[in-house]
Amino acid sequence: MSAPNDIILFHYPFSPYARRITWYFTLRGIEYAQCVQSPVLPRPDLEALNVSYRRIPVLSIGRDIYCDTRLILRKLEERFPDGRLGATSGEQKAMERLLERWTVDAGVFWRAASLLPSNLPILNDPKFTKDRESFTGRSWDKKDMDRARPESVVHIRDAFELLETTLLADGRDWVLKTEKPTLADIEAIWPFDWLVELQALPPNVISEKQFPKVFAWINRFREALKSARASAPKPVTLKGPEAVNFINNAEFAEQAGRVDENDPLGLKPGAQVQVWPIDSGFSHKDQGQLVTLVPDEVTISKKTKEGKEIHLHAPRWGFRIVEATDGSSRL
Ligand SMILES: N[C@@H](CCC(=O)N[C@@H](CS)C(=O)NCC(=O)O)C(=O)O
Repeated sequence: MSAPNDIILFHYPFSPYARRITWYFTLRGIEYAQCVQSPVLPRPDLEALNVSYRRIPVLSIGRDIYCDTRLILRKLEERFPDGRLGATSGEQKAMERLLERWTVDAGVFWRAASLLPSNLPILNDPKFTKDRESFTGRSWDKKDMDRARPESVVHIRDAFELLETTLLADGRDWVLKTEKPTLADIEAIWPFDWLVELQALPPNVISEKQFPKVFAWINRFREALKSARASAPKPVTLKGPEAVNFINNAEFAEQAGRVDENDPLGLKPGAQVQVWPIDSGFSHKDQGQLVTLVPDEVTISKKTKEGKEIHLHAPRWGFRIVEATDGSSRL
């Protein structure tokens, strides 16, 4: 089985981060393959590829494997430039990037995750809650979650209020006042859409009544997705071994980059390094030879279980890179 455009998305459908990518594919009409993963570890397909990074989604293009939706979206914009969804003017680019930082980094997602209704079946599965405790370093005990919920409602209400009274206040359809949804809409909408879908919001505090513009925007976005889906190619679904086999036999999608000699970390090309995210999933570190180190990306070379070289890419923001020999486990 092959993967259209050499692309395989490793994800599970209820991952709100993964939706950032599946929505992007749908809105762009880009063909791809998916390899559905378990929501908890172990993930034998990624293990066979020797990917230690444990977060979802992961995207492969040929033998290049990309971690983190922020890098994945950037790479897709570069690889499929005709009809890109990204902003073009400086001001709009700033808005797009700040929205990404706001939802991914500045706590909107983490506050949203702590609003998951405690009667969700998955929250009653000790395998899941234990897995997420090790992932986030916080308690997923129902009592603790219930205690934290009111404060998170306050924060999420603040986020709804920001959208309602600033970006969407003038009645625009899309955040950059465009005809159609753009990348900036994806950057902004995903945790809000997720919360509405999960019915995780107390209606006396956050509903269409208090925030009509935000709810209308979410409905518009869902409609736009629905109509894009009608004409977009359906993803090809690969079984784990098919996906692994495809990658082992694929070409690299991009050439190795360069190691910036002025990089503040002072690492040399070919150095053995460890790379890992510092906000969640931090106990899973990838080790390999440094291939690329530029301001917004690090790439290391590793070998799959079958002995084929892969290039594993991560963004710089939110990731740590250290020489593998300097006692990095202390950091
Ligand atoms: N900054 C990362 C965050 C990804 C993330 O936290 N994904 C969640 C799923 S929505 C995850 O990996 N949870 C733990 C897991 O599935 O193993 C990104 O943008 O891709």
